[in-house]
Amino acid sequence: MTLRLTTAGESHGPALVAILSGLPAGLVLERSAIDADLARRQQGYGRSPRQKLEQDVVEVLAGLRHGRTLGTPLALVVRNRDHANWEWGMSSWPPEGEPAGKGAKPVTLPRPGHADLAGTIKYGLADARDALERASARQTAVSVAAGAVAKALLAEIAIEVEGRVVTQELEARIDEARAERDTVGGVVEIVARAVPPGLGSYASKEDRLDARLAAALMGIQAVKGVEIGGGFELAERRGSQAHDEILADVQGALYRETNFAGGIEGGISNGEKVVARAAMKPLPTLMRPLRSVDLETGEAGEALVERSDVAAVEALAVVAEAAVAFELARAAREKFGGDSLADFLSAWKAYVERIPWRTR
Ligand code: EPS
Repeated sequence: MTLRLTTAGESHGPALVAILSGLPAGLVLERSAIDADLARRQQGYGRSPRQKLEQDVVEVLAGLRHGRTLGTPLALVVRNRDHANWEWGMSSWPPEGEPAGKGAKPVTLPRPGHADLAGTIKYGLADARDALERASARQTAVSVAAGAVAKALLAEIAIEVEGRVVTQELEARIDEARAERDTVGGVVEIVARAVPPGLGSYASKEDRLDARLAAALMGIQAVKGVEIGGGFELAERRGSQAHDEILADVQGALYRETNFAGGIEGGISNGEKVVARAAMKPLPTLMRPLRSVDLETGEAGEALVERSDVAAVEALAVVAEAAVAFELARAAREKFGGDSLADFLSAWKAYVERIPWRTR
């Protein structure tokens, strides 16, 4: 039993959709909890005026009845309100004889750092909009909805996941960058509490929890670096200063005084808090554009300028939280199984009662 997530949708298309399969039957989903995460993702200093247009809410089209999962694929939809302004530019079949709408003009000056150039070459496209629309971080809205569902499952087994920005003086950096028509990135940290030992496996590299978290975080738009626990800093330390000594309390429960491992040893959760960090590059749409080449004419020019965010680091904290929650929920489904929530919970309870673990 595992969780699977498939998403589809373009930034200015009609909607973003997700299909989440592998949930147990009987999990209560609160629409308000999912919408609250969607709203958190839209907040944050430095976002584009687009966020004033969108007020993301989730619709569930399948897999839920009377607020409880059916154990069947859950189909989620987040509509793009901005689509109304782009309809003719984004429609699958342009209306015959109608004047072209917003977005219809081909994008031929790729932005350094965006998917424009590589996507255009890879897919043999004449219009970089055919690449950038899907590559856009707008897609993260529906991933956050799926992450909120994962968090509801994790809450049943007492696991909490929280993301936050760790970048210093973010607002001041954003103000400065905005004034100079530039962009900034930053670093976020995700902490998961009460993760029992035993999620993930060293059996294969793709089963390792740290490998999965790294792939999930690196899979988020604009992420260029990922660390687990002490991460890169561990390379500078001696072994005696880099590992977490194993201690037992009077009841025999095991614990550590440090957490350099970020809660994962051998690709398996070890009972400590799971800690991951992701570094986001500055966003590539610059109001003072970088040099580029017109793919149609071959002439030197300046990259595409269009409405965008100055920074989306606070949004990344929410998106990364969702990604980590999804991976932990997936690993928990693999460990505890069960077609119903009751079966899943009884397997979890029997397991955690017999292991020498102090909840962190
Ligand atoms: C994005 C560009 C901007 C962002 C968008 C991601 O969109 P627009 O060009 O329509 O203003 O606002 O993010 C979202 C819409 C969102 O909801 O996060 C990009 O190019 O990646």
